[in-house]
Amino acid sequence: MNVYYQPNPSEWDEIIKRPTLDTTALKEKVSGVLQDIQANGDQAVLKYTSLFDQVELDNNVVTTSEIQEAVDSLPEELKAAIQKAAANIQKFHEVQLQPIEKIEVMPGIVCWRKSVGIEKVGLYIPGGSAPLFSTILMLAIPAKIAGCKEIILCSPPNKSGKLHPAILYAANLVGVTKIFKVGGVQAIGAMAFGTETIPKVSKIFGPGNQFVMCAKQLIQEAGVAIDMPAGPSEVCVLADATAVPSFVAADLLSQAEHGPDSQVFLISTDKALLDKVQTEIAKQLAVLPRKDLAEKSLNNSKLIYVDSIQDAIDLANKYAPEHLIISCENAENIGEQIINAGSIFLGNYSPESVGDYASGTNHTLPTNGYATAYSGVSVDSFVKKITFQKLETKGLEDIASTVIAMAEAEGLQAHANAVKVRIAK
Ligand code: HSO
Ligand code: ZN
Repeated sequence: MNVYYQPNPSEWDEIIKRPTLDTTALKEKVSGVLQDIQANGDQAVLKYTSLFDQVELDNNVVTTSEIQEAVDSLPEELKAAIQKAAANIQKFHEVQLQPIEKIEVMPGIVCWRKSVGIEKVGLYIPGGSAPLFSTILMLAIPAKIAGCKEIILCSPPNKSGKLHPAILYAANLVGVTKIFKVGGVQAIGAMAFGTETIPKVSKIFGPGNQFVMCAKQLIQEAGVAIDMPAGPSEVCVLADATAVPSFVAADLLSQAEHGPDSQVFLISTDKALLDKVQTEIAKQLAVLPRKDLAEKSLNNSKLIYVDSIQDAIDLANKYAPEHLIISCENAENIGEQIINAGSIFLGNYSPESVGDYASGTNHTLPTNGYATAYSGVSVDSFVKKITFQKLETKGLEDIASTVIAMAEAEGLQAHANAVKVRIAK
């Protein structure tokens, strides 16, 4: 762990730097696979499934009997937990759909905006060492609320050609339309271009490794939208002397266990806390099943002491973390001063894990400093907003001179004429 005591603000930029990758070779590889998928559809998808996932499949479709098998095999306790989380996520997200408000901007000119669900969306759910079935709830529930008609899900099969039963259970519970056993770049390509069996979608959501991320970046050139640019997951804890070292350590480790490139930050106004947290981390890390992964990510972690809460707030805002846990006396007041963060957790009893799974907020959030300009996934991410306007004659008459003056000044006579011909009648 890298420890900094009262660094000069001129060093902050260096401290908050995220690791960058040279993606030139990666892009070349990924775009080769994408082109193959576009040209050869299912045949190419199955070829890459065999190559990368080491399993031979006749097709990638998940059948209803496979879903039933998963539903039957999943422990009741886990089913209940998934249902509880789903209910909270539903509650938090369903109020995000606002009723249409018609605005009479001038007499005879009424404008409004209507949200329309994106017809077909694709969700990518990584498999591998941690099958993130919680992400299905975070994506499919807002997609349903938004009114998306088709929700396609792709996730990589294991070596026996199966998906984790919790993935199938969660997908079935929240109404995913079709599930496919496809992972990696081939999944992103299949959903972007469509194959004989996998439908083409308009927007692709979900996390993934650097190959998946790169594929998501590239398919945008084919006119497919993505949820947001992404990098490794990250947490920043902003703490003062009221923070509990064992809680802080547990929060940092919960993020570190995601993967070797996860980002873990502690900004503290209490000098002694840095040592106490390090001791706790060592203790808790020793017994973690994903110790090796967490250890690697901790190597890049930063523990920073600053002597004023204002500096702590300024540094957190500069870092723009995906998750910010505020373990301070006036957590709520400090939270109000945060302008760059994906999601904020207030006080000693609001661990990030609860937001990751079950409180109801979305866990698909901007990483890599994108919290300066992006929001996390919400119902909005699954809709387009279409504007409408209806003018009465009186409205058009009253606004005619405004439009004509502006159109003529821009040298666009035909624009002015579209108003003039109507006024003349
Ligand atoms: N912290 C992750 C979300 C997640 N955690 C899923 C557990 N499962 C990205 O924000
Ligand atoms: Zn997490």
